[in-house]
Amino acid sequence: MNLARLSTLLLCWALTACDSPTTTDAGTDAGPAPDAPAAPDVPRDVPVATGACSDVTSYELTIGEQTLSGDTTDGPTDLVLTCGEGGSPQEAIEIVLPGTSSDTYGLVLSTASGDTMFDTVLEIRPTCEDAEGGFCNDDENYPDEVRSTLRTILPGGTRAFVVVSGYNADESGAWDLRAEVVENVNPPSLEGGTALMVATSEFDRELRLTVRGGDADGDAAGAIFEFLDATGAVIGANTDGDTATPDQTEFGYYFAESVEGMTTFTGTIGPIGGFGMDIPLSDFPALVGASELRVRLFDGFEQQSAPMLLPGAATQVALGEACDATNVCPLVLECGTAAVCEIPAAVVSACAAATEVTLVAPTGGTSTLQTQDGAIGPGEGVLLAPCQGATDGLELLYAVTVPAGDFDLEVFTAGTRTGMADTVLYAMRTCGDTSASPVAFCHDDANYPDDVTSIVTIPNATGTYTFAVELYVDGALTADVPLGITFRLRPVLTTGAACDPMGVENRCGTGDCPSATMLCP
Ligand SMILES: [Ca+2]
Ligand SMILES: [Ca+2]
Ligand SMILES: [Ca+2]
Ligand SMILES: [Ca+2]
Repeated sequence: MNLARLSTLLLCWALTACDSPTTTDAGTDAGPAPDAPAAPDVPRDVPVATGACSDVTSYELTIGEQTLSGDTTDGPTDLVLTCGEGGSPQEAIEIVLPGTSSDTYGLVLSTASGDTMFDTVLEIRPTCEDAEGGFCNDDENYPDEVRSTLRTILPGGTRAFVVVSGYNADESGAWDLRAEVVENVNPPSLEGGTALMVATSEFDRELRLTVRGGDADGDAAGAIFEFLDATGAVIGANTDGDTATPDQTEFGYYFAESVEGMTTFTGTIGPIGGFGMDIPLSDFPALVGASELRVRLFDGFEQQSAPMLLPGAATQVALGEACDATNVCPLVLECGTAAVCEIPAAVVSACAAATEVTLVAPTGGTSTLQTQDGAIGPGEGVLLAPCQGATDGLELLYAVTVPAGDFDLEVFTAGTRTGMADTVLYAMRTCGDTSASPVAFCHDDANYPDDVTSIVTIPNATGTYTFAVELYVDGALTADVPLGITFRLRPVLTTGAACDPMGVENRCGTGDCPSATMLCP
């Protein structure tokens, strides 16, 4: 899953209608807003006529989209920009917004269109020669889009200078600049929602945020949220691993599905927090324990809604229990049409196709073994191991009946067929519902990293189980991986019975088998 994380800083003209930049530092890698750069030292003995500001074309922008164009090839390099490496030819233009200072417009400037064929940087500034009070963008979306986009809100009639340049001395050429003037820019409003912290495994938590809101100009883009503890204090997370820097308290994400063009909408954020996600919630138990989330929406011009407090915890209910927006089903169960947690149809089908394993009961004091040969190929499965991530792949399923009697069931994947394959093994009383399985029913590595096969032992195991074998893999398999799975039924002996001190062939029900007597105590 790809979550578009908010990673650009608010572009805020230092004139009007702006929130303070510190409240909009929403991305995890978005640092504090840069200080306004000092005025560059423009050498006074350089004739102005040779510089980028010596021959500036002025454009009167109109409401809507227009495309401006130019060419930086062999242009001057005298201006100091606040992004890019410098040394690249430059071209400056002047733009004038329509209307008067009592109007407010959104302005989008982007080289990421048309015939711009080089890695640009783009800076908007109040005066041509001076970067102070301006903003620079290098890449709209590095590394996918290295051309540049600026978004800001300005009063009508504003005159500003735009400098088009390249990332470094090697980058120059003809450019197209899409300039869009947007009327009626309105901040989004937040009407309600839920912020559910959902357990996805014994170790892992995900945040699933759903918000209802509106935006008169239809450009709501995502949400910024803070985690609050029971006292209402904001919880920080040391997401950069550096204790010297302040803990991150704000997290900003774009909606998982765009709501662009909608004036009222329900948007979702996440799930956030699983393995490999930007906020590994399992690493930040304090966040998982949050009582509430303080949420606000932002739009395409990074205008924000008023904040709203949303409950930060969901109640996890079980198979067959009533479910709704705040009473959520555990993975992989889903809240069915009857509003109770049920096993998804695909899981029911997979379970019905499980290989039946009939175990032979030991007749004496010696365990019986039965091995099944299997293989897991490419493809997405329907179950997830409750004790480990990276089990999106297919499952081998075995429906096992342990005959009546005093037996332990030991199931393991070690053997020549499995070899070095990294397995995860788990047992379910009801196939498809791992949430009811004890922790001991799931196992990853016998002895990491030397032995990554798995072993599950169920004492006095009489009854039925479904065992699932998975491969611990990130990403897709390309070929079948052979696996062996062995079921051992181990008799549990009574006092005085001859026993195996190693505990392999049998186990004494009354204590350890003494090597001296080899008789159960
Ligand atoms: Ca760039
Ligand atoms: Ca808006
Ligand atoms: Ca799986
Ligand atoms: Ca393993």
